[in-house]
Amino acid sequence: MNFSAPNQFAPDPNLKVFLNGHIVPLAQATINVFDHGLLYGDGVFEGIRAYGGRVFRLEAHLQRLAESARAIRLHIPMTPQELAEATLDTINANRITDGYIRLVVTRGVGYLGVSPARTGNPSVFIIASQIELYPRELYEKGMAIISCSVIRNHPNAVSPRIKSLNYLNNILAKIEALDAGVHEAVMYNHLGYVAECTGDNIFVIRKGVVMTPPTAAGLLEGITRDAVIELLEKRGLPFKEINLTRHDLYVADEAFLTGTAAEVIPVTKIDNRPIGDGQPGMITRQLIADFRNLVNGRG
Ligand code: PXG
Repeated sequence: MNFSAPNQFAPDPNLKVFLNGHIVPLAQATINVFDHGLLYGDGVFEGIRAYGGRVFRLEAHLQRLAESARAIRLHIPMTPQELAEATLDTINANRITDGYIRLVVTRGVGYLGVSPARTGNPSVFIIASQIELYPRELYEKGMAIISCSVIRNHPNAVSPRIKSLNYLNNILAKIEALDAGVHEAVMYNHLGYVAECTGDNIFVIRKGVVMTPPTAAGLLEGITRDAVIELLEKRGLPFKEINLTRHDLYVADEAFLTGTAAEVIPVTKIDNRPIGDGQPGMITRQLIADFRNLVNGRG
């Protein structure tokens, strides 16, 4: 596959973007080539959804953004309240009721050298658009994934709990998935335990117990993951945060992924082996319905 094929997904030129305090047309929403977000992936971001005109769990996203920024010693030049208002202003400027919001904070313009001490003001921009990560029919049929050879970043290198602009770890894993003809890959950690997928958290179900790796396994604490755990608790379904091995994936009765873009999606095959009977499981389908109700404000 040629990963540099012409871009068929050109952004809508009428898009309005929030950039450093102003909402501007896309063509004017430009970033300086000396910005360390671009030169070094030095920055943090959030991917957020709006459903029916309401932003899903905005506070939790802003909290995670603040923690990511704190972890990399990046000062965000706006308060959470101002970020929330800017997010709403950006979706309103684009008349979006159901869509996807990308909120990014970069280290800002600096010199050609990694030192963040030689950068100016951090940049904040917000894009409000659409996202469809996986084909619709996979939500009915289930998706196939693979185990990949690229391990997740060691938590003491760049913690996977930081949603940073440096996604190369995940991109290398994603390339492996695409080469294998699937959309996602399970990444294991340095100890061989399951961490997460390239842009989604993973859950498995065996003998009625829903399991997902603990954050100490080195994974992003997904907002969708948290929402699904709350739904499990509401239903009184047995749930454990526990280290999982590849074996646990192979013997699971059901599996699913969670993410802001993916929502809740069934996994029915891993490494070419069917999970359970190869069909989306009962509990997974129930959770998909519960999640739908939750985001639509019926939860
Ligand atoms: N792990 C990783 C590595 C992620 O990037 C999740 C888990 C799920 O977290 P949330 O909070 O979204 O439930 C993510 C989020 C994209 C895209 O452009 C990726 C994510 C979210 C939105 C868009 O591929 N990943």
